[in-house]
Amino acid sequence: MKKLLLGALLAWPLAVLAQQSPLHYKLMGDAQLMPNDCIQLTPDVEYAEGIAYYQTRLDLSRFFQVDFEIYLGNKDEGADGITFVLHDDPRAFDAFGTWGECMGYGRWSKWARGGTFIAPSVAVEFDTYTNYRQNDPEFDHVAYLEDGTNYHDEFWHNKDGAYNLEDDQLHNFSFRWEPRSKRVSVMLDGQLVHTAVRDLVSDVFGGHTQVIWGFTASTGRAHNLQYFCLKQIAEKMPETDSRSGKTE
Ligand SMILES: [Ca+2]
Ligand SMILES: [Ca+2]
Repeated sequence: MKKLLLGALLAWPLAVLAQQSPLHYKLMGDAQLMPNDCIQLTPDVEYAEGIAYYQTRLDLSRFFQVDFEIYLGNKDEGADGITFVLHDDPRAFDAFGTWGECMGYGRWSKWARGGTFIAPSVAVEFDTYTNYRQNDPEFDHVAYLEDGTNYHDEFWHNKDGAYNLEDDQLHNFSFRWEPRSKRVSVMLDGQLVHTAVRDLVSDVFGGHTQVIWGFTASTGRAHNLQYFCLKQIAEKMPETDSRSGKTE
């Protein structure tokens, strides 16, 4: 048993920085703490919007991986989805985007100058409603977004034309940043759903390394209960510790 545990730790050399601590979030709109210590983003009603930001910023000069469970609802015809966001918007912990298909993150059109959106930023959307204006396919999907634009050229749907995230289940989601290689990786239910090399610090955040992070979500005429649960925030263990097999 001890051997197995050590093997697992060496294969996954992460040191936990924080665990589920729901009181550390700034909540806006319809976001609220749930009895199970998860954070509700929207209740199952029309035209809701909720945002939750962790009150300590993440440092992009360091490796990190954040792990969550997300819940997108129990109605396949529901809406609209959740985004995980990293941002340095001048409004800081008060930043929010447009409702409905913009999921509290973006704006109606990538060409629109008006409206509220979160920028500079990167985000991952878990989109449960087809909106042609945002180039959405006819099924639920995951996509990488930047600077408050929901429009996306690419998406992931497990090559499943009936892919559905509103299945009344919790889904495991991880976001990893590797500053040395400048690689962003997104995992969903054990599958790599997005990976790319992108210099977030210089190409997105204008040289800033301290970013606010959290979740946004909204509904429109269609709706679902949507929430997330933080599992952990982890940093990579120092190489020497990893080699010697120490765990902290
Ligand atoms: Ca669906
Ligand atoms: Ca959509």
